[in-house]
Amino acid sequence: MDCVFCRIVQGELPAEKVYEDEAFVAFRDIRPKAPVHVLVVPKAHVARLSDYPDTEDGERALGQLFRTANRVARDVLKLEGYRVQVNVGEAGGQEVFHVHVHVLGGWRR
Ligand code: DGP
Repeated sequence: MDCVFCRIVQGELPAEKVYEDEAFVAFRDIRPKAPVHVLVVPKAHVARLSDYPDTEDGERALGQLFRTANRVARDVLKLEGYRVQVNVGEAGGQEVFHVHVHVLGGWRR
């Protein structure tokens, strides 16, 4: 397995996890770009956001991903406000090809 986030999901690589359920894991970014910077990652490997199909299943998966990002930001990290970012493809600045939502915040507590 050469996907770094799959290895974190499997527990093969260490990460500072802040949340986990049956379908998602959230852990702190190794190179934080905000006082709080967490990545919300589906356990199932999907390379990029644009790979989700235009089907009900794709719509459901996208909804669950952003619902989980909201839950992590609001209920786990207790952020008053936050920024979510998804880099899509190399031209969009994506470095790790396993879908993840960046949750950034903590500038104001
Ligand atoms: P992106 O450019 O959207 O693909 O962002 C990838 C992010 O993943 C980047 O901010 C750094 C972070 N990252 C890369 N490798 C690791 C790792 O092994 N552990 C953790 N916690 N974060 C990582």
